[in-house]
Amino acid sequence: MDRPIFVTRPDMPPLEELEPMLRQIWQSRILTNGGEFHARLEQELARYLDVPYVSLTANGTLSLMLALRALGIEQGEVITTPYSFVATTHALQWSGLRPVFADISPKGFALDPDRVEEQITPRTKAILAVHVYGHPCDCAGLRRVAGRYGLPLIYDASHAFGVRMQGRSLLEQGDMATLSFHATKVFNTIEGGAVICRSLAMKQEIDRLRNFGFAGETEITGIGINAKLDELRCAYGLAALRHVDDAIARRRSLDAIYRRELGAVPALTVPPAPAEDVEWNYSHFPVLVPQGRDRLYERLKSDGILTRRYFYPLITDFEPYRTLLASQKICEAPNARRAADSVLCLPLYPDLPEQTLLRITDLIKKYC
Ligand code: T4K
Repeated sequence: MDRPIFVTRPDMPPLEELEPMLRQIWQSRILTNGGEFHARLEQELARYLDVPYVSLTANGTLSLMLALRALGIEQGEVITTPYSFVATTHALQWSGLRPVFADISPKGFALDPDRVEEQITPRTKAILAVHVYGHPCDCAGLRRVAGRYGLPLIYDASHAFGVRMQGRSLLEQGDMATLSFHATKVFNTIEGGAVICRSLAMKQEIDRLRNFGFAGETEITGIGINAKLDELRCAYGLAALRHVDDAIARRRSLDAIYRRELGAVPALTVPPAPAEDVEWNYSHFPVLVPQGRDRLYERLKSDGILTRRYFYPLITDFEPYRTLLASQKICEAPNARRAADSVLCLPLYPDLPEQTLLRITDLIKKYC
């Protein structure tokens, strides 16, 4: 049997570009707790992403926890989406916060500001929205709701590396935004992540919190955690960053072929790309298959094509959330449920050969 086709493959920098940096690390023996490559990656990412301050972290989940802690959101409820990777809600639970779910918009995959507003009570302490698949949320709508109630607004931008809207980085939206640099992301450091801060003071707070709260050798300023990114991963990230524009361009051309091949298949819907004023990163290729999604998933799997149902089940349907939320007024979230029950993410990564992509689309046409 042929090797399976995965939904994604990590985009890895050429080994020869990494080697000189690895030699330097071996010589200096500075492996972690900050170092030359860590400082360089923070600077280069801030420049590339066109944002004021980047704090690197060990992963996207810890990035969310650090952002919540730095904004002083330590108890109460946070309104969020059931349609995301489970880490979004896990970060709230680990932070001692109670997730309250609101539905997503009927068009698209992100929180609907009106549904968010319906869930606000005196217990609400923040809003945590997700730019699912790198498609921007309704940022103006969410800003309006957050502003009306004086609530901090955090974006889980794990999928939105490099996305720009109206000529500006999407990561500038909200009080803070977080990124994941997991191996499966558009830009990866194997494991890793970042918090995007608006001010130097906030960056310094995140930097202290990710290093146990240390503000100096003999002083801690808060209950920090270990969320540092080591020098090896930073060197890998520096090498990977040189190739990320090419990787996104390649994703764009594969996305176009998928749209051309699948746009007219009656049994499925290809969601539109984000609006024209958005420079997207083509992080995922979701299609909606309202009838027989799971059958299609299984048939493709038996052909060695491993698509993924990102995000099924809904976070609210996973144990332990079902039990944890049993006493809460359940949010019905019909739009999120419809998306979870019909979405299928097709393989998309820069070195996916076009021939393979066409084999996938031929099989989908046959099975649909
Ligand atoms: N918020 C959002 C919205 C997120 O999507 C995520 C993570 C987070 C927060 C948390 O960020 P991190 O703490 O993870 O930094 C994956 C990733 O583990 C996860 O990072 C990601 N979202 C999520 C959407 O997907 P799985 O369980 O689907 O990964 P896995 O191991 O099944 O990988 C998918 C495919 O990728 C595999 O079939 C093969 C391929 N693959 C994967 C890895 C890891 C490779 O070819 N090589 C590899 O090294 O969760």
